Amino acid sequence: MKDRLEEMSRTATAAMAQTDSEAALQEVRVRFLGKKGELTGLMKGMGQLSAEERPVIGALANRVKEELENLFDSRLAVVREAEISRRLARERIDITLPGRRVFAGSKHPITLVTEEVVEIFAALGFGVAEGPEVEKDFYNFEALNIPKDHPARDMQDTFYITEDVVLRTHTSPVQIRTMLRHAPPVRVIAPGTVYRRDSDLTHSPMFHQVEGFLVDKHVTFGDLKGILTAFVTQFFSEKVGIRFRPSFFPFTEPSAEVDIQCVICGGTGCRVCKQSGWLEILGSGMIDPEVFKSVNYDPEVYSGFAFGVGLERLAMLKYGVSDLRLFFENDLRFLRQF
Ligand code: 2U9
Repeated sequence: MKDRLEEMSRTATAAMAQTDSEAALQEVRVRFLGKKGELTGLMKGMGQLSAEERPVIGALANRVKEELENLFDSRLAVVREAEISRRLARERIDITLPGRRVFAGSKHPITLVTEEVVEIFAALGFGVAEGPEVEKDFYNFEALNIPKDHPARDMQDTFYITEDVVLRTHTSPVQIRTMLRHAPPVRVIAPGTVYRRDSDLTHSPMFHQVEGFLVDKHVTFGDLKGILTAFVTQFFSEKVGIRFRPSFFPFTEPSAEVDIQCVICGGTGCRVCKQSGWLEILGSGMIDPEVFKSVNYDPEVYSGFAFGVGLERLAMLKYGVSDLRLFFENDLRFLRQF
């Protein structure tokens, strides 16, 4: 009996040591230590033992059972560890695979262009001012040397709320309000939404502008050229060709429009620049002394320049957008590209 117990213990120990999975180990446990296992089978023979042998063999059987159970527990820990290691080696997660992107929205191209223009002028020392979109005739027209009989006031061009109140046709009234509040020197830009009764392929009744002005003693047309050249080269490119062309505005004298070499064809002539090689992008000029008088600046002491730029046009040229209406339709297939 003693020999058979010891023999069984050796066989079970060897069998456990050979297992390399939890399932195989459990099988060995059932075979030797289970209810119908070999140890139980041997114990059934206890009845034939003498009274002296029985407790000795009983104690030995208990020791063998305890040893095999301990062996089982420690082997279980080993095969489980090995199984995890094998799984880790087999199952690889490719962390270089790109995840699925959630589209979190993006800024509207007009917002992007506004921010860029503001940033360039901020670096040149300009502050930012804002004002109402529903404006008094005085700020939108009268103070800007656009008298009652001026064609720009035509019902065809301007949205009238009452005889004396309009939707602003430019952001110039913001600059009038700024000058009425601040003595020179001032340098400010005014970005914002403006309204004109105009609607076709290249005009929208609501569009966006940035206007700017600088007033101080001894400001010259050379300052205007310097600032606007710095803006254009930073916004488009250091290499882009630029020219100042004489023009007329009621609120500036002399006045100039700024053209850049066509960003589409590089100046050789195309549909966008109407074969001229040039694109008009800015209006500008030295602020008219009449404007200074309406804000109580002394035109004998101060001079200044002003400019205006349409943001839809800047965005079209910068991003190569050929249809103005895309900016107002809010089609996500368009907006998602920015
Ligand atoms: C004050 C004095 C002068 C602002 C100016 C322009 C020329 C101009 C256009 C550009 C394209 C409007 O958006 S657009 O259609 N603007 O050509 N704007 S000078 O002159 C001012 C402004 C305020 C007090």
